[in-house]
Amino acid sequence: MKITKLRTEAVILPISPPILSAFGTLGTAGCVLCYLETDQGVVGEGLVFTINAVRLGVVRAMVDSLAPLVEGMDVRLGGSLNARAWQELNFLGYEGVSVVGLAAVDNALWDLRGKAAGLNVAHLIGACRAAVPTYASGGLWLGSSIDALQKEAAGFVAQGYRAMKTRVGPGDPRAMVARVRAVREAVGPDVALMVDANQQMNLKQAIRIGRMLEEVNLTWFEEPLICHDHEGEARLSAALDTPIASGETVYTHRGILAMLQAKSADVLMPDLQRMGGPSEFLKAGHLCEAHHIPCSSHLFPEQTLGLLAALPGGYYLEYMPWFEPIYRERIELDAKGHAIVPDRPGFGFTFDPASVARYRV
Ligand code: SMN
Ligand code: MG
Repeated sequence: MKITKLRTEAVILPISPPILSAFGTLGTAGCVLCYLETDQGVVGEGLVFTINAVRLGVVRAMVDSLAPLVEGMDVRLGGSLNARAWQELNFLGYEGVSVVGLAAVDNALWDLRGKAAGLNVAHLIGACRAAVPTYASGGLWLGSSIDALQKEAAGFVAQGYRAMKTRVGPGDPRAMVARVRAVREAVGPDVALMVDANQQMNLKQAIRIGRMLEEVNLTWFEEPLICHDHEGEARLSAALDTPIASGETVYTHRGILAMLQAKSADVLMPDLQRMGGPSEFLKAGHLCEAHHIPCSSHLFPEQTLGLLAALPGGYYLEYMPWFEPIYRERIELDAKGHAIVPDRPGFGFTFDPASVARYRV
């Protein structure tokens, strides 16, 4: 089977109502959809995105520019994409838009491999589990009142989730901790609870607030410090009993390796597009296993579900609903609140042309 064409489309998906996060207001997810067409009619699909569709055109141009690396390629020799990409991207660099562009193509290539074999990507690799623990991440944001937080948290439990993540932002640590406590109260002691600080604290603040939060029994305290401070994260991790999660902001398996070597976190959560796609995500996951650190994920649940299922050290899937509107299929939960790996080929989630047309720009 040969790849005949790389094609892209851009869509802007509303995030409604807009979210107040430490990065500002998030109102849309602008996505570049990448299609790899073949001479046998099978099409691989991948996606990358930018918050509020900022520089969506730049990302799309980057993805389009990689067409010569895959057009004409024998799908069985798909590994040559990464080998050639690393050589070509050397000049632009191994972070930022070049890696995001590669991610779109590598996502589509893995989807294509699975579809060509008639297997889900998890089963193609060799799955370790039929379902992956997941947490609800599309809620419990900074803009919600305590009452709204408690209602949202109870709503997630009613939907079958057994884990969820809330955010903390700048302000009085006591108010911050009170919000987290309120969520814990709403869900009871048996639901896993994570807190994300989105890099807004310094080391002293993070230790102090982390200590105040110990009694809430968090599954993890995420990205308290600026993402470049691996040494600070290591000191924080050593100071607290609560596990520190981090890694969504670093690029490629080398970024994850640097964090592991610095012992900067107790849980790593590579982001599929900052990794550069599934090939690098899997490498990052194997490095985590070698360092005895659980590997979670950041965004992109439709793709990372199969990858986490295939990693021996695969941990929580971040379930973010932002991309749902353009897929035909939805992630389903089992009775334990775990995300079920679908039996469908490729990643098992396919773009719905009618929905894509609705949001196309
Ligand atoms: C996050 C990611 C993307 C936008 C806002 C917040 C957050 C997460 O860090 O981990 O979900
Ligand atoms: Mg985060």
